[in-house]
Amino acid sequence: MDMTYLTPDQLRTLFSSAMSDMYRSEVPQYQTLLDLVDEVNQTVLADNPALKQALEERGELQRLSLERHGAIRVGRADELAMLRRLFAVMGMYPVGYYDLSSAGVPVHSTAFRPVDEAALQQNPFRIFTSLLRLELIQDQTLREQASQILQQRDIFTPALKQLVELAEQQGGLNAAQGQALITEALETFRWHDTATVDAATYQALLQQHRLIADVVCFRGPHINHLTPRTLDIDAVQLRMPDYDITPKAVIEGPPRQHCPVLLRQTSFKALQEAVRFTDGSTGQHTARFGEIEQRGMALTLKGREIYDRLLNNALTHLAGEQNNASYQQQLSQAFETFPDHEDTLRTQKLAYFRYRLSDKGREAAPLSSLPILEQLIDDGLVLAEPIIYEDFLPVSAAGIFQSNLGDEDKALQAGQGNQDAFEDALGTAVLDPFQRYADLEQESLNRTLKQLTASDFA
Ligand code: OOG
Ligand code: NI
Repeated sequence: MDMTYLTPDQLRTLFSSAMSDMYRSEVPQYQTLLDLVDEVNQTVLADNPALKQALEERGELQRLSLERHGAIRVGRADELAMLRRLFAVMGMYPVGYYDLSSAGVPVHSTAFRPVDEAALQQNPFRIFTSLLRLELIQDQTLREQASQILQQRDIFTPALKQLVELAEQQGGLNAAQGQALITEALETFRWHDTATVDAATYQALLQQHRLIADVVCFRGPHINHLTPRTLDIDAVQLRMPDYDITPKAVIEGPPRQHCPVLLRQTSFKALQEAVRFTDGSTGQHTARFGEIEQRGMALTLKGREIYDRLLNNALTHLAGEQNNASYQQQLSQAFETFPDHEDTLRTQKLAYFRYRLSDKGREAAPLSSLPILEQLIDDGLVLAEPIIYEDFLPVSAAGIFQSNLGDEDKALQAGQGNQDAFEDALGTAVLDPFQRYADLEQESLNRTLKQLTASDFA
């Protein structure tokens, strides 16, 4: 038997491309969106040689065309726990806790994603994973009914569970086992056009909240979108109608800036898809949509606090603004005080940076004594490059959820997060995203300073 194991990075790449192929065949608009994003990205790169070079040096160019995130929603604690084990085999770990209940969406979430530098460079595939909070359903009978329905399903094939166990025992999977894992995993995330309930039950759950019906009434957590990364989200938003795609009204996240920060996102509305209920009747379900994102630099806690404050201020008078141009203009005004210069963001410790030696630094090594970092940067011996934000934003996520819920949907009463309950379900604590970025920054700094002083550094 083949005893060489695929690396988690290889498995994740196989998985993300298999998911992408599956979603392409399930939702043809996704292919259209990929084409549009690719076209815009090529134009941006052709027009901005400096950006192209920077992306190349940061190892981001190669991952750009395969970069995606997806999203799923599950209904039971043990489903979330099993997903954690499955994703761990692919080198994806839960990072961050997102409370969506404060925006009236009855879920809480984490993002499964790679965490170390090499893995992120290989393929940063992330899955935003939400757990339904049944306790937020106010109608007690319906809550119990939903829970009973969920109890009856198994979203994982027996073969998938065996393969995850095997991977955990052996410490990996060989090529054949890895392929089998991917094939079986697709069964969990595929779309089912038959519901597990009758039409009346579906309607009752839908009345509570569209998301509740989406999670409870189907055999599995169908992937509900896959999101490519664009270098110019404003261009994609503008051009979507040319491709017969209607974008949501406004782009979520920070305004357009010279130094892009965090994450900007837009989506197109969920499709209406035919479903068959157990009583033989048919209906329409809207769950699956398309989304694009533009990623910028990761902010420190201090930077993030400023972002949150400015955004919340802006949203108090922007709520309901449906015109993207006007929305973006007002948002830019609201962010006027937010530094838009790499050096300022770095020296004020608002964003995370990765340090490395320049050619000049390489030649100058070894230094017998080390000046302070700013001096090394001023002298051109050390380069500082922004670290890309790999996570999500709760306010934006709520906006994406809501744009797909339809106008008739009312938000549930605002609730509170419950990270402890989420982590109990998950079976582990989520990783702290800020700590991850801080670690990446510190590791790069240590490595660079060591290289500057080591005499044997070639
Ligand atoms: C997830 C919505 C959030 C994002 O990119 O912020 C999200 C969902 O609809 O399940 O995907
Ligand atoms: Ni998304």
